[in-house]
Amino acid sequence: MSLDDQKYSAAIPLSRRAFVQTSAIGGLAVAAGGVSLPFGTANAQDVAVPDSEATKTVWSACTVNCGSRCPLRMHVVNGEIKYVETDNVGEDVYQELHQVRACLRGRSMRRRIYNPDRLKYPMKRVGKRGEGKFKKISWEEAYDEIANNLKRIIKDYGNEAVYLQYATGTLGGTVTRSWPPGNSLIARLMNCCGGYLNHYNTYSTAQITTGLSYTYGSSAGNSTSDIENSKLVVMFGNNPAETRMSGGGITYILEQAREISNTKMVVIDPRYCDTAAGREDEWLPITPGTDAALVAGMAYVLITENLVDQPFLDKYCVGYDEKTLPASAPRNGHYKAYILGQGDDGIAKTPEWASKITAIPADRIIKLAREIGFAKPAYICQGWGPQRHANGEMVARSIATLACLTGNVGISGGNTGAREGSYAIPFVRFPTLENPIKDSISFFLWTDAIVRGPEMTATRDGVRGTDKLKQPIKFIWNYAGNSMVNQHSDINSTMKILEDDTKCEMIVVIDNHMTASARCADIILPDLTTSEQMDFCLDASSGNMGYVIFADQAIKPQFECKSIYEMTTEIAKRMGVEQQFTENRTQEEWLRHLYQQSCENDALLPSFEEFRKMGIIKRQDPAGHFIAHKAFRENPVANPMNTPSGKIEIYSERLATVAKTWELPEGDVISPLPIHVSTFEGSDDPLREKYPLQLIGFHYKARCHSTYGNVDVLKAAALQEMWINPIDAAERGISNGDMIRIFNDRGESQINAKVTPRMIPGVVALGEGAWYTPDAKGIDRAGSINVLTTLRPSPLAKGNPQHTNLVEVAKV
Ligand SMILES: Nc1nc2c(c(=O)[nH]1)N[C@H]1C(S)=C(S)[C@@H](COP(=O)(O)OP(=O)(O)OC[C@H]3O[C@@H](n4cnc5c(=O)[nH]c(N)nc54)[C@H](O)[C@@H]3O)O[C@H]1N2
Ligand SMILES: Nc1nc2c(c(=O)[nH]1)N[C@H]1C(S)=C(S)[C@@H](COP(=O)(O)OP(=O)(O)OC[C@H]3O[C@@H](n4cnc5c(=O)[nH]c(N)nc54)[C@H](O)[C@@H]3O)O[C@H]1N2
Ligand code: SF4
Ligand SMILES: [Mo]
Repeated sequence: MSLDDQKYSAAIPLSRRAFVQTSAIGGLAVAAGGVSLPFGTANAQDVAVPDSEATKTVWSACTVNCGSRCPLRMHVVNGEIKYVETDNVGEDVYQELHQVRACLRGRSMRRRIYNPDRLKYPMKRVGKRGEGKFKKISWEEAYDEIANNLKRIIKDYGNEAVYLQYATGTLGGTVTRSWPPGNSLIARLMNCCGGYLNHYNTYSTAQITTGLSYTYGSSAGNSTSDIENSKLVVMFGNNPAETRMSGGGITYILEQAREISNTKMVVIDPRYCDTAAGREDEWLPITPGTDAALVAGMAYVLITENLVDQPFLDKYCVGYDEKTLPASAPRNGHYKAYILGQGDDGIAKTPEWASKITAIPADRIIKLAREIGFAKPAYICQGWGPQRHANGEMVARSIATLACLTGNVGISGGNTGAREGSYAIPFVRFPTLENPIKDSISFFLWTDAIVRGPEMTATRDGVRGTDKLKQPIKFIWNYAGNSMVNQHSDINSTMKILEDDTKCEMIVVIDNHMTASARCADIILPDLTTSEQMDFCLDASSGNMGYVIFADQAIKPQFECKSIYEMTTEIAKRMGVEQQFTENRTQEEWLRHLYQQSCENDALLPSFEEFRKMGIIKRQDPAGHFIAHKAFRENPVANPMNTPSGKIEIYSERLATVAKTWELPEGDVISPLPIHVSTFEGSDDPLREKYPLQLIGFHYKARCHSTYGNVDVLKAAALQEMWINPIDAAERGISNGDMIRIFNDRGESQINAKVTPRMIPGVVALGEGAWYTPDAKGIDRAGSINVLTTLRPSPLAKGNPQHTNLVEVAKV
């Protein structure tokens, strides 16, 4: 098949493509003794020096979980990566196949590969668990130890006692894919051996996924590129300039699309985030955890000023008013009654009411409501910050309800109130076989499952697939994750649970670096990085442009590190399932096999060898902009929503049942309507007398979670600091740059203060993911937020309320 007639070939003219593929500018640089020659210049690809034995340029990728995926062109000299460049194919023309340029993190990849923290050989714990004392062992010994313990634990406790930890370190990979763990090679191995305890939901999206599954039956949103057709953009807690950073991210699309439609953008966030930062037309600082109150206040304006889309609500929705309220609901149980003060609480959700809760002036709430009501269509979206709260399910559903009140669902230029959608080129994934075990816990309750597994039930702990867990967790596989310590909540309590090796008896960590989680392992296996093996980097998307990357092997495996495929194959051999596991293929044979299958489904794909040379394949969404629930809007009878009524459920009968039947701790609320509720450690918790500041986290440009957190140049470029408003700082005698203590009953962290009006008063913020660094007294010295977060889950999703915390701050 000729490349020219394919859409992706627009990525670069054919005459130049061959040129790019063979260029070896890396060689030039090193020949000059490390002095950089014309690398970054626009015409770098035109320096036509052929690769030689000693120097070559290899396409690789950054496969971490930042929401983007980026190609990296590794300049290799004598077996060492000397320089990292990124995508150089495609034109920077909007709505063409634009370049996918890596961010500051990906470009520092060689500092992660050659990092002093790099794990070099297999190790076995010698001290107490968590103490971080290990001895070097052979691969044979490591495999035997793991297989013997796995067999023993399966025999004594059953496969339900084996858990695959949430882990996203290399989720962009195909062979190396770590997330969802159920689609990793570890899952394939365990499925050959009788299965494992599943988990559902994620640290990323537990509350929104669960919440919107009741409203829409999905969390789909319109593609950002569809903003071209919008009259207004309203972002609730969404910060793509930091969370979707690369050229494949959506900031570029957002800006270009807004230019076409000349759209106003309103950003609602307690922080003046990087996405606002001069690009927004209006920033509404909001008290964390109160977006549902803001929506209710705006709903009051929309209803009383006749700005709701009544025909849309009548035809497509359940429970907006008495007309569509299910018979099982109380007569005043509809949303309109709740807003107008005719519901059970008798409170009208006026803008003044909302203002007291949100700290947004009533006149600005009225103004925004009118703007949204008149803007046809409006792109209303939320990031995942608003939902990573103790009342996050309600918040997510409330923002979605705003999109319904204004009839913006299923149309071009509108949105569902969910996060943006995007297009990805479909590829065949590594088959991981079926888990015979259906028992499943929330991803967040694994610490509970270690301590009190068999007490955990469906109606109290959200256990699925069974009424009650059979066994506590006894064996943990932790492949490419740091959520065992650094990224989970309440590190001090978590460490106590992990330290007791009579509870969870075996922990295997497979990583590249000596992380906080690795320090809690019984056996550590040193993995290859993406640069040391061949893989495909998939599920990459940029608005309505999808792309896939050929991540080739750039350098030989470092030290004694081995690939995840080799490790799992060796363990499969010892478990007696090698043939079933490998199907007699090597890693490269698997990739060729999967690619062959992908080609059978997709005639536009080039040959394996061509793909390898091209490095990246890009394609525009053949359907244009993605519009969520378009078919439903066009014909709701033929294309019903994935809800029991087939409609959008503003009132959910299923949730009414859950609210009646589940056992909830005091203060937790589940409601059939998307209402504003107070929560533990929220803005109105009496605990504020002791801990007066709300602490939120955010996803920071210095790292992807904890990954890249040990790269010196990144640490220097984007400092770890705690954001605090000048008013709160002055009350505490804190000046910009001062070393401060941040503390509550769960722990303490110390870091420098960033005193800034970019933070709403009463709230402080820490970028999540800093490497937990306890001193002799157990005080974290790195600004690692999870020494301050709670293990108490959100009510419905049983998710991580990691942005809901109360703390006090003082100068050290
Ligand atoms: N307080 C607070 N906590 C949070 C969040 C928050 O907002 N606030 N966010 C949560 C969210 S949304 C998420 S997704 C989780 C993320 O939590 P994790 O999925 O645990 O993400 P990372 O911390 O990046 O850990 C990834 C690990 O994989 C390793 N790794 C990277 N590449 C490879 C590889 O090729 N092979 C192997 N074997 N290992 C590799 C890295 O060294 C790192 O140790 O954190 C959650 N934790
Ligand atoms: N650079 C970088 N990019 C990343 C990641 C990373 O670690 N680093 N992680 C990736 C992953 S796995 C995920 S899940 C996503 C996370 O993406 P998000 O969850 O969207 O990111 P956050 O920074 O947690 O939250 C987004 C914004 O919400 C704000 N916010 C917090 N609480 C509230 C609230 O109550 N109301 C409102 N309106 N706003 C609030 C925060 O200040 C922040 O600016 O990012 C991905 N991208
Ligand atoms: S961290 Fe994300 S945006 Fe940065 S290079 Fe890696 S994949 Fe791209
Ligand atoms: Mo995430």
